[in-house]
Amino acid sequence: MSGVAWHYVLKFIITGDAAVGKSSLLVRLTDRRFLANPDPTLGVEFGSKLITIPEENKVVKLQCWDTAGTESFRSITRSYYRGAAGCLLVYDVTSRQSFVSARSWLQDVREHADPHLTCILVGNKVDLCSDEEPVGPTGETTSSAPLVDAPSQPRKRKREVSTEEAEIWAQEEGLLFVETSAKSGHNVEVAFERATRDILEKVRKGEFDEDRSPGVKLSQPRNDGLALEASVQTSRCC
Ligand code: G3D
Ligand code: MG
Repeated sequence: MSGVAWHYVLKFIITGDAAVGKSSLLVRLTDRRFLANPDPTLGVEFGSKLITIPEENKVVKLQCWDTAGTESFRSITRSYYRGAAGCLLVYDVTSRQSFVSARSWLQDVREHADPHLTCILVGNKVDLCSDEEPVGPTGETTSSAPLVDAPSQPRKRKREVSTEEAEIWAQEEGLLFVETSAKSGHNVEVAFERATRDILEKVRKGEFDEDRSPGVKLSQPRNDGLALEASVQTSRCC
């Protein structure tokens, strides 16, 4: 890999209801930190990061567009789907409504994005239910235990979407699936890496190529000594 800045640039979009943690996932990926009280996303924000896929000996630059999850920005959000190679479809494991809404976000993605796009369903905020009791297949819980911890602890919430239910739906829809916490960092890089591996597999099979898929760009190896370490960049678009 020596002398190569990156082998591929992949365009990703992050979509899902407002407040499920899309911006927090992006900041966790690019800055390795958790933003307390993030500003609501207006329109679209952008972040980029280099990752390595060791078994492929490839450096991949992820260009991620973080979209607003509110209805008023939905038409702007849709315009960013075009040409994306990957999508993080995010819901909050403690919000059943956000999981129900994932269906309509997926429909938007399917209508406006490349049909070969790799979509990973991401159940975020698992830290909120770390010492949880089991949940039934449709999200019901069995006890009326209080929803808060000791006063000094962060507020805990009940899981409303079981891992099994989300996994089954993801399988039915042909989506990858992972549960994450932007707060602890759990599985955040894994989510992007899993999607990236799947996209590279599609590139190998010829499903994505530079001419047909604007969200996938191949580099010419460069010998300008650019560092391979994670490069971080975030900016606001509108
Ligand atoms: P969005 O971009 O999808 O709209 P944000 O969501 O990233 O703005 O996050 C919305 C709220 O959820 C924020 O809290 C944020 O701190 C919180 N959040 C995001 N990800 C996680 C997570 O993994 N775990 C926990 N516990 N909280 C998370 P506020 O308090 O600003 O509403
Ligand atoms: Mg946001």
